[in-house]
Amino acid sequence: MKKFATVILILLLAAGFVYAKDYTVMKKAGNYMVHVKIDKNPPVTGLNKLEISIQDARSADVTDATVTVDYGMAAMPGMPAMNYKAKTEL
Ligand SMILES: [Cu+2]
Repeated sequence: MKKFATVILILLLAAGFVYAKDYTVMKKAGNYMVHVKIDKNPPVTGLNKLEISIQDARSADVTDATVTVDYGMAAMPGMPAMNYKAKTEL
């Protein structure tokens, strides 16, 4: 019975990873609030789809912003710093 319970627990944990929530980040930028949602958690090498929404100080959606995604990695042993930019589409 204990073994059965262990198997169930492992299945629940595995299911938890399969159905893990999207990776989300919320950050204030001046008077704006920026929400970023990545479809993979954790993000993967390759394609990751980002959904970005911006609200103004009155919590109204900003619909005419030009958004650029600026991402990178600090230098680490054996790898130089890397910086990239990606355009977005509405
Ligand atoms: Cu690295």
